[in-house]
Amino acid sequence: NDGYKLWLQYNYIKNETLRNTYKLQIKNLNPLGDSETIKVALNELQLGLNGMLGEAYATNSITTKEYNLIFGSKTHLAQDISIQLANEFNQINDEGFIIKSIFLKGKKQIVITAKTDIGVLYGVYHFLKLLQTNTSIEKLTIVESPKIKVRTLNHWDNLDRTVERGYSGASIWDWHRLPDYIDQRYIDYARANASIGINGTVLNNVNANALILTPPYLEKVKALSEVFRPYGIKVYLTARFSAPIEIGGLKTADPYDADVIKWWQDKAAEIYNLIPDFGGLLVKANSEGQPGPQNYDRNHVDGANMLASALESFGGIVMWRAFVYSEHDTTDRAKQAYSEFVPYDGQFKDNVLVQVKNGAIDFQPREPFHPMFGAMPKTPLMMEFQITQEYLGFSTHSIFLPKLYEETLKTDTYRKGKGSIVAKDIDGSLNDKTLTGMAGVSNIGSDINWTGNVMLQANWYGFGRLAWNPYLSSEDIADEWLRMTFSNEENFVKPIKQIMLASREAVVNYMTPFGLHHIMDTGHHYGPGPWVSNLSRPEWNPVYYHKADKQGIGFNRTATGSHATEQYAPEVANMFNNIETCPEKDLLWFHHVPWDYKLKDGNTLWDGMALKYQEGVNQVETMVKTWNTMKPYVDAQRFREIQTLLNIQYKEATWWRDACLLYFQQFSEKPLPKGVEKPTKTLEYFQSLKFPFAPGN
Ligand code: BDP
Repeated sequence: NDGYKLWLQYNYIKNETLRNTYKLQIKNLNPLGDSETIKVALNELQLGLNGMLGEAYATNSITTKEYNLIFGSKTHLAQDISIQLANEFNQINDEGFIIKSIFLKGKKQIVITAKTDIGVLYGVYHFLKLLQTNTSIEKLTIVESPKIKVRTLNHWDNLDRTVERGYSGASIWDWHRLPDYIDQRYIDYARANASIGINGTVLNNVNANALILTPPYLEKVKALSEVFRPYGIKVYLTARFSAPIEIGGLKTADPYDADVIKWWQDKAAEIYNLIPDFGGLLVKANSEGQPGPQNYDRNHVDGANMLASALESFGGIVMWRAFVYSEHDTTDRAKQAYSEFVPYDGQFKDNVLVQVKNGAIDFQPREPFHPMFGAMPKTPLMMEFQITQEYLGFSTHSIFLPKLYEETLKTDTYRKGKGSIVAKDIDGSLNDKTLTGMAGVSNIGSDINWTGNVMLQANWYGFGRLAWNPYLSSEDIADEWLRMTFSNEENFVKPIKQIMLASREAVVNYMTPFGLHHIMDTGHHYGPGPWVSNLSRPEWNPVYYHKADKQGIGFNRTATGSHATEQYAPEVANMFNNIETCPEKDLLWFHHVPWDYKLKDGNTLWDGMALKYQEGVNQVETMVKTWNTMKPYVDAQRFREIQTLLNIQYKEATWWRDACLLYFQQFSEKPLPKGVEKPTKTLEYFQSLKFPFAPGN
């Protein structure tokens, strides 16, 4: 098993009693309607049931027999069925679904239905999941709707097929062979995404190349959109703000210039002529050298609204990123997005989503939630999580990210009193926002197992599940993913779930405990580099973030420091400002703390830090040991690959521990406490390491 099939393994159910029960309960497939989407749903059911039950299912019109599996949208339902589902239909939205056991003329049947065919397809995947996770289908009443409207993957894929921050091979988009050659991967990609409710994909990098908007590329994009359409997946592209100059022959890209406005309007018309359901544009502007409205003394609203106007009449949206920071602001990078965006609350057009990273710096192993969440009641904010592990060890480290996503989503912003959690801003319920979204920076590449490490398929999966429902628990996500991907054996699921759930805290411990951040090595961000101080912009250097000196360590963002805490609601600001109430997990994010500061457990900060680094290493050791006992439950290939990767992770966790402790020890001038292993190499050795082969150089 090479892992290509992801969580759609559809393994034969070995438990005979269970298998036979399912066979009794599913006798015949009754598709209603003949759209492409219904055909896809039927294919998937046949594939899944055939695999799991060893039965080739035929289709039939509804017979007088029991246990038909009837699936189709509301308009195709016979009246004696739809009447029984009236209540459920009132509860779902256009992408929601109903799965219900009903009686029809005294015979028991299962119905999967929805207001749209896409809803039906989501229901079919959910139904298959019930079998994959060995759940009873005896008495079903399942009513589900996605809580978030725009659920996208962001591919940071370049047109030359390199992937920015990609650690699993090349881009899966084969621009050379498109539009005529449709790789099977595109179809399997669509299946996987539809199975978890992802309904959009941004095909190219936010550091955009304007060529994607030229006719030859748009033909290729159209071909992909046709593959994805039956699966409910819209394509989106990134827009380079200077495209009117680069490919349009104009002299300016000023959003107030009449020719520029017209150029974008014509471009939108051209795109929609090819792709009538094109999703819209994602824009990184005035950030890290990308052009934007500020080049013309305009602001983010000017830029976003100009594009939004061009897309509006076609139903398209603009996702305007809030990941901005400039070299001119020297106080605190963490404050810049809030300062640049919050004053414009309420000024963006209705079809603009402002896309905000989960934290104010950049996808660190742990960050406090971004202060923009909750702070723009009149502007829809779209969550941006990173699925690829730029700052979390790349694809060799098995980190279960839904734990991180969940932490952010469940954090209380207090913006409308207690209980104003981030998830409520994202799903719109906090301020009655109608346009809502969540984006995940993809970890997908051309590797046979898609993500470079089978364990990281769980992060793609988990992102999709949380975009569907941001209130899900990461534990439930891990549970279902393990059962679908590997096995339902409790002796496997229980221990592996435990190590998955612990893995996020482990990486925080062995990389950046107590709120440390951005101490990865230069450029590529591979491995520790807390000593790096020679990059041209101060805020690119790790020393800018940890500020270690003889007195202590940490970034003072309180009222005596950068004042970043003031960007939070008073309750939250007060909590962070006071070193006593600041959660220890965020301590060094907000405070510069003396080395002998007493932590809650009685240890000094230095001892506590050293012990955390050691704990991280110990946690990975437990992961390795636990996995090593799983051979009976996992096929040879996946067992060996994951084992090898965990061994690498262990080696790198010790590297992180040793390098960071030796470096910080120069400032603390204190010995390592009992229980912390002695470093195997010198600081000079760690500092001399170079990685010309690290992706992202
Ligand atoms: C940073 C990455 C950079 C991205 C940037 C972004 O290092 O490659 O282009 O984020 O999100 O984390 O735009």
